[in-house]
Amino acid sequence: MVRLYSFFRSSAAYRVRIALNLKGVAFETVAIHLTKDGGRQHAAEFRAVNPQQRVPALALDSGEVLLQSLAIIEYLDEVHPDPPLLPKDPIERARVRAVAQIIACDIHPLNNVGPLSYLRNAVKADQGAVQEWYRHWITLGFAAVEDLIRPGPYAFGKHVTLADICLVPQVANARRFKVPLERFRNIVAADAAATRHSAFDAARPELQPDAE
Ligand SMILES: N[C@@H](CCC(=O)N[C@@H](CS)C(=O)NCC(=O)O)C(=O)O
Repeated sequence: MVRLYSFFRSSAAYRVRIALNLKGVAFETVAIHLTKDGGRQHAAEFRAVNPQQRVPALALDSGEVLLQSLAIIEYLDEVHPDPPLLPKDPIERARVRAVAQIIACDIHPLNNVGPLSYLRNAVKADQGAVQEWYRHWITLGFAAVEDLIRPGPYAFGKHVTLADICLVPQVANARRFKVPLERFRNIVAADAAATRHSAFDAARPELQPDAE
């Protein structure tokens, strides 16, 4: 069985949990708490797994360890092609990847544990300012995603894609930080459809073995 180094609230790990469930790949969770003891991702034991000191990491039966959620998900899609997570048409594939990357590369890194701690500790921003920062980058990114997706019912039609896998965890973060979502009708609709899917449901943070 593969081992997923994960933290229940990590949206990058959440993406991989969804993909594993969609592919029917059973996995064991190795919980890495991102804040206890100064962040257990920095412990030597985990640094040996992932020198970048972040989750997720996926340890395969062969002993190989894969890093970076999008790389892990594309690996899973290549090794377990059914159901496909990208459309066949190259233009559609590029569109799906664009939405996934807006979320994973442009929104998420700005709201990660590291930048938020830096804002608090080095910049001395108060909690209100940190929350405002968090909401700002989600709102800006979602404004683009809203115009790019076409729920029917999933972000790009009747099949779940990589775009939904990235969108659902980001919407969960947005809700946790009380980002107003009323103006993002496409996003809310695509999220509602995906969260009804059993693979997405089982990946929810609150259902994970390390949930608090
Ligand atoms: N681009 C990476 C992001 C991984 C990442 O930043 N994970 C966060 C949790 S969502 C983390 O481990 N943060 C720990 C830290 O910043 O110290 C991916 O998609 O896997």
